[in-house]
Amino acid sequence: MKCRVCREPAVIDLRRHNANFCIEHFLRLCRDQVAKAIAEHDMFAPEDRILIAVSGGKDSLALWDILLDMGYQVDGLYIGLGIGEYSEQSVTYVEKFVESRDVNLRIIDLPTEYGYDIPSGSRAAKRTPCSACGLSKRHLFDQAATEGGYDVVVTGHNLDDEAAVLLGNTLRWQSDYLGRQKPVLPAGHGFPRKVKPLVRLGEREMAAYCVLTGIDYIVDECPKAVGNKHLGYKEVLNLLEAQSPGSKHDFYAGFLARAVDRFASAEDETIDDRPALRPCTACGAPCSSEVCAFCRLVERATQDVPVKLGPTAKKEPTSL
Ligand code: Q46
Ligand code: ZN
Ligand code: ZN
Repeated sequence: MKCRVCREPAVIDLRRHNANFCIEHFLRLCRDQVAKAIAEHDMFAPEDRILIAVSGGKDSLALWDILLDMGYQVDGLYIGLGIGEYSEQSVTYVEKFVESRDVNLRIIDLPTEYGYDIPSGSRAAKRTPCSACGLSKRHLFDQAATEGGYDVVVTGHNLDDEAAVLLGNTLRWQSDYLGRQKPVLPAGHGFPRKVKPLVRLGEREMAAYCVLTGIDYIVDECPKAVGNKHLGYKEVLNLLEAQSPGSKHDFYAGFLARAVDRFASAEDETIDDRPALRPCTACGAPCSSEVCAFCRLVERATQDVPVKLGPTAKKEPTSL
């Protein structure tokens, strides 16, 4: 197996590119793909201040590394979700990366700063863990970017993530979501710009990038993700990809090239019907009601969960 570029021994085969690469040319390919995504979608400029949302996983740490190598000014933001051992471990990988690169990191810890964690807070607020988590993260990313004067928020969503979301949205023809599924969400109405520079690279490439550059990351998935639809869509797409390499890329890139604007323009026509945004009376974030969804979540998540008593209460089976 030889590198397509230099003919030296290769370390990875990329079936989508129908080619093998040595370490040097594989790492160069990853940087080139990120550079291409940034340029193609006009994501940010060299002088922009960037805030990257990091989880301790391979994608966000690899992306942070790539952007730093490319000379961008990138600070990190980690949100402690209070998801037991997963959160305890994931923060250590982020801190290790930060020490090795001498970069700035802000940590927001939900349990200590807001009084709830995702498992118990989502139960109290009667939301699924991922819904409470997604809402919390979106709000805190926006707030941190605005307060810190950043030009753009960057996330590590990769091609596998975006293709899986696209499959889910297409299966239900969720035209509003489809209209917004671009790798750049422009700034506006008090929200910062959000971009996804990894949309041209898949999970396998990002794992390989970390291994080859010595970046340690949390390998375990969040326990709350187990069995969710998103992982199911990824499995389906992996089956298609195994039979027909390049399917994920063609599905997502074809959508961006030929379909997303049609959904986006249909969305634009409904904009006038939406309620105007005004500052949340509790935190000042832009929202369509008096109090924003995050502040309502915090209020409910910090209430005690009522315990059922009496004859209807079921006893938990004793575990061995
Ligand atoms: S962290 Fe949060 Fe994910 Fe865990 S609770 Fe769900 S949304 S699965 S990216
Ligand atoms: Zn090579
Ligand atoms: Zn609020």
